[in-house]
Amino acid sequence: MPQSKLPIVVLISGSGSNLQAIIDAAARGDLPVEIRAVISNRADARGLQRAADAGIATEVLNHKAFASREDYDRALMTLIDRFEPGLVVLAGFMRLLTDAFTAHYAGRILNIHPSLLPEFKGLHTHRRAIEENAAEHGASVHFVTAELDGGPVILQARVPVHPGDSPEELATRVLAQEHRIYPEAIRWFAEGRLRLGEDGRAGLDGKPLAAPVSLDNTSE
Ligand code: NHR
Ligand code: GAR
Repeated sequence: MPQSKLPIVVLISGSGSNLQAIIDAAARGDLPVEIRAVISNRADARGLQRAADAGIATEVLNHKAFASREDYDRALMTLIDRFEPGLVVLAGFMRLLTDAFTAHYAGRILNIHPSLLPEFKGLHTHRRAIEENAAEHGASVHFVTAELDGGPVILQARVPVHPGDSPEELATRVLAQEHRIYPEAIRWFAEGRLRLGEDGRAGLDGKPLAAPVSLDNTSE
């Protein structure tokens, strides 16, 4: 019996390599989602071409055309809701979202952040990890809440920080892991296994997650 697919909308600002990982997993039949649209705040985002190449609708909503964050987020919500997604996926989307936005999509919006949350919230995570001599770094998938990078963490992957790493080298190592863990977390949500509980905790298979899942541990 064909599985019903979860409609999703993906928000990007740049290269869209995480978007590509989602497109590829869905095309392989590994991820039961239908990407209804890809929306970027920047017209020059390379991810828009990736979407177009895959036959996915694209939209640009330039934040500079709006007087306030509130106005921008209202327009963004209206645009997203036209596609009636069951899940909104932030994939390198670089704009802070207002409380009204995160409340509107509560429990149905995910983000991937390039650090082992709660470490290194915010921007420039790779540079900061190197500056602080972190031995390990990585990426985290979390539910988005009003608190920036503060929503419950679902899934993480760790990478070593090597002596002499540049932020770019470290970013490349982390990105490879992002491409593994983001489709996996989205699959759990699409299969109805993952939810944000009323207590604000993430639940997997009916049980609250006491700690983030580490993908490396699940495969061993
Ligand atoms: N919004 C809320 N409310 N909660 C989260 O957890 C969010 C969010 C919006 C975006 C992604 C994010 C990340 O993973 C994200 C999570 C942008 C900034 C930022 O400071 C910070 C974090 C994230 C995305 N953006 C600047 C701004 O003024 C612009 C920076 C730029 O354009 O380069 O919006 O880290
Ligand atoms: C990824 O590393 C993602 O985790 C990060 O931006 C990159 C986007 O790459 N996100 C943030 O920093 C959010 N503030 P991509 O466009 O190739 O997917």
